[in-house]
Amino acid sequence: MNYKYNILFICSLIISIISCSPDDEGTIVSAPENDRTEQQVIDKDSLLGYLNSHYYNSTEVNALANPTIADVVITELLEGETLPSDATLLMSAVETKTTTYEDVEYDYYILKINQGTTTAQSPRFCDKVRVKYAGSLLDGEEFEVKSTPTDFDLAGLIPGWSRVMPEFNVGAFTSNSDGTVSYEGYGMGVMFLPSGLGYYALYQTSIPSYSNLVFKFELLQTETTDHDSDNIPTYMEVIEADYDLYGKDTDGDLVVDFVDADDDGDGTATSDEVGVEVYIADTRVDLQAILDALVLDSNQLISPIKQRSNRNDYTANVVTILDNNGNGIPNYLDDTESERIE
Ligand SMILES: [Ca+2]
Ligand SMILES: [Ca+2]
Ligand SMILES: [Ca+2]
Ligand SMILES: [Ca+2]
Repeated sequence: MNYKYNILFICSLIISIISCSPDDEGTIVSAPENDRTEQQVIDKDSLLGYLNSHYYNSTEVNALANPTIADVVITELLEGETLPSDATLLMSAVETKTTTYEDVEYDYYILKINQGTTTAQSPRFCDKVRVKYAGSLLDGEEFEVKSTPTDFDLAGLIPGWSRVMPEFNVGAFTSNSDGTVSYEGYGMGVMFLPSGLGYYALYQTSIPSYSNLVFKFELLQTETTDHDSDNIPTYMEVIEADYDLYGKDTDGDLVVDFVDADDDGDGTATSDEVGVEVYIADTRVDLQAILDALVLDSNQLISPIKQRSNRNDYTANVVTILDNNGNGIPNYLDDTESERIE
């Protein structure tokens, strides 16, 4: 049983093909679906009650350069108790965010402890992340802790994660000679999610249906995804502003663009309708240096670096988005004859 799929993943139709292992079957059951608008009101009330009655060890945490998930301690403020002077009430510390999911407006809350120092590197909602995290229910019961770096595809996670992770940046990392990696300056925080941005009606071992969720996390690394390996990154094949993976189906064949190898349905694979220059180097660092030195045109992008398992070296593509007939629609989305190379 792979926990990372079991606990964090919600499998929708397309994602289940990509990222869910078959042994998930039978481990997740669903309660009858409550009305989302009504459940949202109940969840918001519980979350606000929680944030107004719990505090964290702010003085201690703020003194740390690289606070970890274990350093942040959330404690209930009991009736009649005074807030300790070295603590901050969660409600005074969190940012309130609003999003629409399944046509319902949800509030969720983020305690930003560290923004993350590498400002140019923030995951998009459909990217991969490497994180450490601890998940718990509002009663403090911890249902999952990952204190070693764990990889996830945000496209397959509960909606709360794909909204919160882009709010943070990664930091810097150093590969040590013993094979370990050190991280510093990473994004670090706690998210407080209504059940509607969590598992909602699903029931799992230790997570009852309609549970509001608290996740502490460290955002260590991120990587751009290309789910259908067509050289167009997933973020360009979805509606990013709406967190909508399924909003683009250029050729209307019911296979959405990010998993469609021929986006415009003209019989030529998308990967053959863009320019591709392959770069290879022995190490990731060497390849990154080569890529960093390139001067790209506005219609060019670099695909994520991949390790070639059969050769033990590293590769990345420089992808050029072509528009042969100059009509403003790139070849891979243009099914007219005139875009073809003569
Ligand atoms: Ca793609
Ligand atoms: Ca399609
Ligand atoms: Ca595609
Ligand atoms: Ca095509």
